[in-house]
Amino acid sequence: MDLIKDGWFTEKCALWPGQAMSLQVEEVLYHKRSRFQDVLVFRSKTYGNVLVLDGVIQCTERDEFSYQEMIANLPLCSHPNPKKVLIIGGGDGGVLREVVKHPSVESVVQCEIDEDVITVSKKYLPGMSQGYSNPKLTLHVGDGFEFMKQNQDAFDVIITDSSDPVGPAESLFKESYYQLMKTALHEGGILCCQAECQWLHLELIKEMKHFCKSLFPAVDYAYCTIPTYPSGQIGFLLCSKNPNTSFSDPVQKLTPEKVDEMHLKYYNSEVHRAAFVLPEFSRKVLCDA
Ligand code: SPD
Repeated sequence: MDLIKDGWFTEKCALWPGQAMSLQVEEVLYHKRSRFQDVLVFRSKTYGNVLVLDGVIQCTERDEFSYQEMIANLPLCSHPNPKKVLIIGGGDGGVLREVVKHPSVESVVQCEIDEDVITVSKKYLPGMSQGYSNPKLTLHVGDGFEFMKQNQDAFDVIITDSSDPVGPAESLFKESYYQLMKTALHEGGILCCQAECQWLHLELIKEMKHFCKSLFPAVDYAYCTIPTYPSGQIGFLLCSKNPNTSFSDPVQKLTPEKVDEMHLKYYNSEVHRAAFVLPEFSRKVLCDA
């Protein structure tokens, strides 16, 4: 297994050349090739169990909550009354766990292409996959593109929790995918997609924000910190069909009591607002996109 050497897993990828993240491995729990990708789960020394797809860290038990809470709550708290939610990808179940906490959400469809990711997450990532037993869920194992072609004008919120734009997820970073999500959203609907890191992929984010602005009247980029993603950050692209949506000022503000009740560890309404404030190098590029 060449991803692991001398007891350390190292994440190298052409998308972040010249840098790598390493985690010390205690035990390999699962390693097989699925129909779509290489699937590895190991128990790390200090980050709990770790899911790796095609050599890239998808989540660790220690820090997953920042990404999962943000990709779920940024769009849900920006929508006045989200009832029907679609999650594309997100096979570990962490985004689903967050989405079902919202009382207004009546139904969630999750469309994940790789059944093996769901199976290993149920076994090795129980804190994330707990949402799979929620009665609001309809699980669809299949291709997100095909699913949305057959389900138009159907959702209030669509969340795309994808891996990076190489391999199975490459098409999820293209304009045609955003066009399809637009048709799958209800009037006033909102989408939120994994949109990479401003330290590494500013030109990609700029290009995506640019085509999103030709499709949606309200578009913005936010980010969160997370130690085990490349450069310690990851971002989100948010688009709304409602021109009055102001993403940086959430329509649903969570009281501290509600934050506790929802067991949130990263997201609160202040963090929501702050997530849209970009450092100058990034603001300059993205404000013109
Ligand atoms: N560079 C890794 C990006 C992974 C984003 N998706 C993670 C899935 C967690 N639910």
